[in-house]
Amino acid sequence: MSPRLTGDESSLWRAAIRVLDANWTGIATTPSPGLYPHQWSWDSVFVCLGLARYRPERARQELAGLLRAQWADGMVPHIVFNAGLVRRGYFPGPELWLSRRQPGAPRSVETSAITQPPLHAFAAMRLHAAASDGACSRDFLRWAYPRLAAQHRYLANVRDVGGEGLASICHPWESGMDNSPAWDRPLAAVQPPPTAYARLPVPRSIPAGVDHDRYFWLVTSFRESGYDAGYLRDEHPFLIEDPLFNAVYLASTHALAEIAEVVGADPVPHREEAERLHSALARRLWDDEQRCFHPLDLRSDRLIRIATIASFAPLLDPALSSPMARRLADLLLSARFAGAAGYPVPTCDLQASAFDRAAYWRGPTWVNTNWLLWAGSLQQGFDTIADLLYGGTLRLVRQSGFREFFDPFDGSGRGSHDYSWTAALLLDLLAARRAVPEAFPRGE
Ligand code: 2M8
Repeated sequence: MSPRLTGDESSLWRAAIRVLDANWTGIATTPSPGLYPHQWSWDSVFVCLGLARYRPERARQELAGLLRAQWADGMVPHIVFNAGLVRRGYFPGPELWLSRRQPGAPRSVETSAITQPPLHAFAAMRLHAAASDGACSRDFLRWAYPRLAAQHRYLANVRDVGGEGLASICHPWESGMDNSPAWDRPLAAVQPPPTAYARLPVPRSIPAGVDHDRYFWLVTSFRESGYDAGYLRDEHPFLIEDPLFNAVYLASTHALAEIAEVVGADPVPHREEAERLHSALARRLWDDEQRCFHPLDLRSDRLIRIATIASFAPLLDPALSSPMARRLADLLLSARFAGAAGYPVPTCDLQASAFDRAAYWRGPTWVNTNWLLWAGSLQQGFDTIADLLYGGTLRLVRQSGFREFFDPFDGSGRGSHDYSWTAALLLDLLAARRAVPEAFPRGE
């Protein structure tokens, strides 16, 4: 029997719930009250993992909101826009994507036209495993399974441009790690035509100047093709096989096989897909010289050799070879990552020239990437590393609150306050080790 939450943990638990309640719109949980007022895909998945621990009914609503916005080809968009907000609520809004003009886009909501790391099936299975309302939970899985399977078919049919089983991302926003230094080189190769328009004022999270133009040009050229799979394959200038995106895709594929068993469908195609992903990850993205995983730029056919937090994501692979797992553990604990950071794990190699302790996705510590590495470490049986990540993450939140990201040296908070995935994943971490209060045992 796990011990109950301590007094201090109980306060954190209640504070995290308050953040998620405040960010709940009645339909979905926004990432943060001011800066990100819509529903983001992987944010909602992380929120779902937290809600699964005390409010399963709302966790299902959260995931259902994303799946109802799925496109006809199976793509789950990275933003589902809240129609109740004035259009200026977030830039770029629906006017960039123009989803309503696309025959395959949902009619009921406006969305973006690109995706984000596909952790959805993984979350759905964890939600089911945590649920005490067995019948409701199975009904939800029956509803979600064909949609999740379609999401995976989309990744296999449209995004496996390299033809070896891995999905490619077509925009830095799809990685979730928007400004990662890993995207500097492939972005520099993107040459937008000179613009005749004056630049709009740019919100802080979007890179300024020419990178900003490149971000938008990547979207508008894809949009002008009608978001066409053939254009993506043959012409789109930014196409990358990213280890984090694909490790998450693999973890979800294993979960999809488990879900198939629960709902009476055939798990074998998902197991085969998982095997294909596992071997392609090792064959295409493992860098034996640098002893970690790196993204593969399909346009230049070169590995992008900068170690970031994404380099460790394949720890989520249950079949990862033990020599690879050990090398990742060594690098993670070295002075390039956790070994020299007071508050691990920095998003970028501390010794890389691109490392910046304060810049968005170029160095600071994020709770969601810590959580993914915590789950990966448990998967590999690296309990000491899992403890380090668990303790470090709790320490960050205790010290600085539910911030968007944190300085890896002194733990000070940065970015927005009351950030949803920070709160949700703290709930999941606490519940993994403690008996937690069941606030809503029979749903809402
Ligand atoms: C950030 O991304 C958005 C664009 O999608 C932005 O910069 O405005 C990233 O941190 C991304 O991972 C996250 O999903 C999103 C919302 O929290 O914000």
